[in-house]
Amino acid sequence: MSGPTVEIVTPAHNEAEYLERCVERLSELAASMPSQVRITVVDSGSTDDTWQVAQTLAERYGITAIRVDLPGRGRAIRAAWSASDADVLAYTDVDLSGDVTALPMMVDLVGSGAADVVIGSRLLEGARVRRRWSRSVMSHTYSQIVQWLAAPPVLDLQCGLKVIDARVAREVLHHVDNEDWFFDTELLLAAWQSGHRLVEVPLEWSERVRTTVRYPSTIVEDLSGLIRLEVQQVGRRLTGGSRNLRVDPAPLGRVAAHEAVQTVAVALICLPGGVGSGAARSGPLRAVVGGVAVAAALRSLTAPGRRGAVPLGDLVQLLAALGWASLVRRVRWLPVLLRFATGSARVASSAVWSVPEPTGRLSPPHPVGRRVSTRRA
Ligand SMILES: Nc1nc2c(ncn2[C@@H]2O[C@H](COP(=O)(O)OP(=O)(O)O)[C@@H](O)[C@H]2O)c(=O)[nH]1
Ligand SMILES: [Mg+2]
Repeated sequence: MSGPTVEIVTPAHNEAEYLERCVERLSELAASMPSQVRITVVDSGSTDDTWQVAQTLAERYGITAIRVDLPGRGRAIRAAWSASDADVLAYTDVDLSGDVTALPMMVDLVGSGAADVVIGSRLLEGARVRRRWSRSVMSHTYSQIVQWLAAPPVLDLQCGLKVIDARVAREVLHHVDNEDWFFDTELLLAAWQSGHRLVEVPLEWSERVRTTVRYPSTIVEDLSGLIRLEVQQVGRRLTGGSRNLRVDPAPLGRVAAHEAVQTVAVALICLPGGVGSGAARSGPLRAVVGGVAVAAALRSLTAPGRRGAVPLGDLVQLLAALGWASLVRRVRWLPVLLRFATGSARVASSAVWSVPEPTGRLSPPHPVGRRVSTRRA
């Protein structure tokens, strides 16, 4: 055996029907790889026979089966990765919608040092995708929103096939709060903001009709997760950063169109004398849009890399924000302005916050239930 040791994790929730096919396929793949490869199934929240099947498969195929008491796909992946001592960590969905023949190449990219995280993609040119149109629309829309907000160098943050350098996982998992579907997005953004290299590779993707995703709650979870990260990002910029994540500027070109639309909308709605300013009922709307404008202006103006070359749009947004502050009578605009000015000065004096060194193995953050392990030698 040569090369890094690899751990392929597959989270399983009510997957009794599909699990054996998955483990069989992954075992074949593992046998064809030059590295020592372990396979781990993590069951949680299942109400069918998934755990019994996982235990049987652990005996038959020499894999590891873990049961986590609380549900959540992210929690399951976190538990298995945290307990692993492999050099390279991966995960795949049980249904193997993503073509796992790409895994050896993805592992090589990490093993050779060419990438810290490799992301299978359904949205990159070259991907061959069979999916319901509704899921495709949701994926593209989500990807676009993340691009607007953070502009990471990755389009498909939610794909169920990823590989990561174990040292990077240990460092970055500390920064990931979500335990379910938003876990992937948070992991990738944290890895990127900590200065690690993300490489996206096009995949062949054939979607299983059955899904464990509950759309309304997952959409709410994803959007509220993005808002939480945005608020944290602004907070880090204004206070000097509490989580040691580097704050990267969004590339100007990629957000230009978004900013143009946002600026015009804000100027039309918020500036004194703008749309609806004479109407008695427009106050709440103007206040909400103005609040968003304050956040956007602060975020934009305090971004490292923007200082000294502040685009016109940002200045208009700030003017709009001040106009909003003067509209909402009880809010004085002076404290807002002062906070912004002191925050900017602090950010200016420390453009990039330090990135911590990996601190060794993580202990599992959540209780891991029974563990059946007959590991492949
Ligand atoms: N352990 C665990 N796995 C989960 C949970 N929810 C979803 N999964 C797994 O996450 C993977 C992706 O789910 P899937 O239904 O295929 O999502 P889709 O491909 O986006 O429709 C599958 O392997 C599921 O079994 C959970 O609460 N716990
Ligand atoms: Mg699936």
